[in-house]
Order: sequence, then structure tokens, then C-alpha cells
Amino acid sequence: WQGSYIGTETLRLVEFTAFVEQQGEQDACKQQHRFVHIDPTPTSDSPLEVVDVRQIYDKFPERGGGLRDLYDQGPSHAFFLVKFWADLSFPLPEEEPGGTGGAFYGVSSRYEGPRALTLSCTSKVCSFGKQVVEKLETAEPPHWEDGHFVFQLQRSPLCEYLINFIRKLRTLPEKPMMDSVLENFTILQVLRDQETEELLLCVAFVFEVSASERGAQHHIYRLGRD
Ligand code: G9O
Repeated sequence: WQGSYIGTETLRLVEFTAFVEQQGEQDACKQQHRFVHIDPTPTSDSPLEVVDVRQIYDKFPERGGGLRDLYDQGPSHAFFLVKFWADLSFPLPEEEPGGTGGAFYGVSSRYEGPRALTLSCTSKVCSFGKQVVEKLETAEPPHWEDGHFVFQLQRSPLCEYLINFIRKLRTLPEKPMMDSVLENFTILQVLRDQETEELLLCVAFVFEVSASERGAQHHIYRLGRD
């Protein structure tokens, strides 16, 4: 598990997408815009750079199941940090206050591993290091594909907090203003074997806005502590 991907010997993140989908104006097709995306192809084979987990303690709850507690419990090789440069450049139609203009905001993720298990995913959305939303989901029962089990959480609707957050962020006039709001916005995802509660992966997400012509980007780090 030394490659440039998020994963251990028990579970690997293969794909992750947060998106908005809306009906095209000209045709009957749905148009999808990806805010953030991790694709199945690792960018290189070289080991990931390590970030000291203590540097990001204050961006997440620390105690009571927060990042510091989780890291203390380990296993430490299951902890990762993803910096996303989110693409917010997609034009959305006029939306009435409190509505989504008929658009669907969702997140899909796909994992693989050697064991058939029930995969649970807890997501904590944090503002100024404090949890504002927590969501617990269970992946679809795994299916066997190409020599491993595949786990999917498909088209999970984004919570209202996140939808409103993205929509408000888009109204800010400049990237530096959006980035300064995003300095205090983080998400922590913990994946466990639901039966044994074994921690399989813990991924901390931090954000900036992508320069519009570059599209969504990301960089993956391993979290460590000496
Ligand atoms: C700049 C903001 C981009 C937002 C990206 C959202 C990433 C979504 C990560 C998963 C969150 C799951 C929790 C959830 O849906 N709560 O509703």
C-alpha cells in the first residue's frame, strides 16, 4: 500500500465524485458537472508525500471520535489527506431561494478490497474545526469483479448544508474570497467494517477553488506523526 492512491491492504478508494446534474436546455439529456473528482487511474507509482497529522488537528474535531482520537487508535497507515481544487465554474440556471432549480447534487464513490464485508461510511462536514453535519451511510452489498470485491455508494444526495454552501460560495466575486471561506471548511470521512467496527480508511478533505480554466484538481497525501 505504498502507491500513490488512497488505500491499504484491506480497502482502496477507486473513484470519488461530487457533482451537480441538471436537465440540458437544448436536449433531454442530463448534464453533469463535477465539483471534485478522484479517478481510478493513479497518477504515479511513487509513494505519497507525508503531512504531519498534527498540522490539521485544528481543522477537525479532535476528541470524542475526532481526528486526534482516531489517529491515536490507528491503524496509522489508513489515514490520508486530499486537497481538492474544486471546479465551481459551471453556470447554473436561476434558482429560487431555498430551492435547487431542479438540479440534483450528489456524491458517488467506489472502493475495492479482498474481503466481503459491510462497508459503512461516516462523513463529518466541519466549519472552523467544528462538526456541522454528520452523515452515516452503508455501501451497497459488495460484488465480485476482476479478482476483488467492489463497494459502491452511488448518487448519495448531498445534504442541504453542502448544497447551500456551494451555492453561496459561487456568489462570491473572486477566487481569493472563496479560498478564504474554504480555509475553514473541511470534511472527514471514516470507512469501517460495520460488523467489527475496524477502521479501514480515514480521509480528510481540504479545499480551494480551481482556477476556472484548469477544472477540478486534487493532490493526495499520507497522514503521519513521528
Ligand atoms: C467547494 C465545495 C465542494 C464540495 C465538495 C463536496 C464533497 C462531498 C464529500 C462527501 C460529503 C458527504 C456528506 C454529505 O453528503 N452530507 O450531505
